[in-house]
Amino acid sequence: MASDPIARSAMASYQFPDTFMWGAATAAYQIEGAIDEDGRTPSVWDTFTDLPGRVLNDDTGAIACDHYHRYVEDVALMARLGIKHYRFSLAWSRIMPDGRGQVNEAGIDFYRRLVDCLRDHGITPHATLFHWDSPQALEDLYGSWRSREMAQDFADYATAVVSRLGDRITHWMTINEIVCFTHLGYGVGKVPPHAPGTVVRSQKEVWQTSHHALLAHGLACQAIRAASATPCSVALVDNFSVPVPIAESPDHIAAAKRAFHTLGTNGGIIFPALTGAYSPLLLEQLGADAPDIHADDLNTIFQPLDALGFNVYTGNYVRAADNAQGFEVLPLSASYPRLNMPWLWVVPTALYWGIRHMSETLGRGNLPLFISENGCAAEDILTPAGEVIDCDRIFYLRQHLKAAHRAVQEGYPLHGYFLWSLLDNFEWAWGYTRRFGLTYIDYPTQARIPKASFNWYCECIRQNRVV
Ligand code: GCO
Repeated sequence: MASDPIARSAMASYQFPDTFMWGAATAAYQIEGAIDEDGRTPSVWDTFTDLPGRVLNDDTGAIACDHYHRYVEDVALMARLGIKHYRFSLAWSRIMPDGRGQVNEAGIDFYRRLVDCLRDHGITPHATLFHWDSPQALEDLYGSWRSREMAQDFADYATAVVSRLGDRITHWMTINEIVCFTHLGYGVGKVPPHAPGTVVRSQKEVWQTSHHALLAHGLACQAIRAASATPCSVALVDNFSVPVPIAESPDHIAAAKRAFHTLGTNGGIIFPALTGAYSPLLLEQLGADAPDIHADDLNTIFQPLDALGFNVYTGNYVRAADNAQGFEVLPLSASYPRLNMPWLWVVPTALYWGIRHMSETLGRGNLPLFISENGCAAEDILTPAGEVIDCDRIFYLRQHLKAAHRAVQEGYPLHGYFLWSLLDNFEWAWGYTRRFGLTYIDYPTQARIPKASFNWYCECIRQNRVV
């Protein structure tokens, strides 16, 4: 604790450094709509949403927030919010209708217009090259992520994008949340909730898809650096699972570090990406289900990065245990606070512990970090007066920003925060039934209605602290 009163009051008021980057995030399929305009071809999500019963209410991204046509209004909204950084993704099949080969310049033009508009408002674009919307053409050709070919095609797509937009975009993110379009997109013995929704035969085949995605990330890092005319920042975005010690005592902290290896898919995604090796503890657990790894793959995957984007929504409490693993993951009772998703337990310390694990468990303490997504779904109600008073979202966000502040205060390299999301949008298998936005979308009219949380976040940015 700081002993002098000024430092103490700076801590108590949760002031961030002047350089802290405040932002918001979105993704192409979730907001753009315009699925067959200007040469865009279907992605696996278009195909998936057309299958009855896969998405709640059979909702699709055909219109979504109509951002493709309303991006000027949406950028004005960002300016009003006060963010100086905006994270969005590019739709591969807008840019390469066949997934490979010919570039559709009309697709590039949309992103050029968007980025120019952002820059006119003093907002720095952070572009994610892939946020789950694989071109259907490559699914038809070779089963997309089931094939190693996908990695090279992704790198070629990265080259096509960066050679055209690298004069305007200098912050690149390769791939968003590998687990979600691989392990949730291909299932063994159960219907996968995410596109392409393919049931494969073995866990090994599932791990093979995430291995291919890691290769795609590695090759894309090289492609981006080679194609960029100016020095640029290259990041991976991951939602690794976060073991949070039930109490911050040495035994429970040690247990959380052990748990980090095998919780979720950590050992096979964030480990190879940031350390150049799958976690030995995971490999031991997988046995014959481990993916096939070619001789040079780990070198390709383990690229120098300028930053890591950390998407965090929840966490798992862990404690030390007298068992073979040395830890146990603790169950949460029905009365534990949760927002409007079955998995959205409110565990703000996960934001802090995720950052600390990067440093202490993975040994990557010098790698700059961004919270590339954090936010929550709430049961937002539009009042007759036309307001959405989402005190629950403000509560959630405030706790998470305090955890971010703690990380900064303790000297961890956290440089910025992108709130998920600017707008309510198409929430994958949940369709439009779940709202994560700071801005309410009235879908029938496409009206944008800033919620109470919008004004709250605006004030945090203005004062550069948690208010
Ligand atoms: C993600 C997802 C977002 C989701 C959000 C809420 O990257 O986690 O990409 O697309 O909408 O996480 O579930």
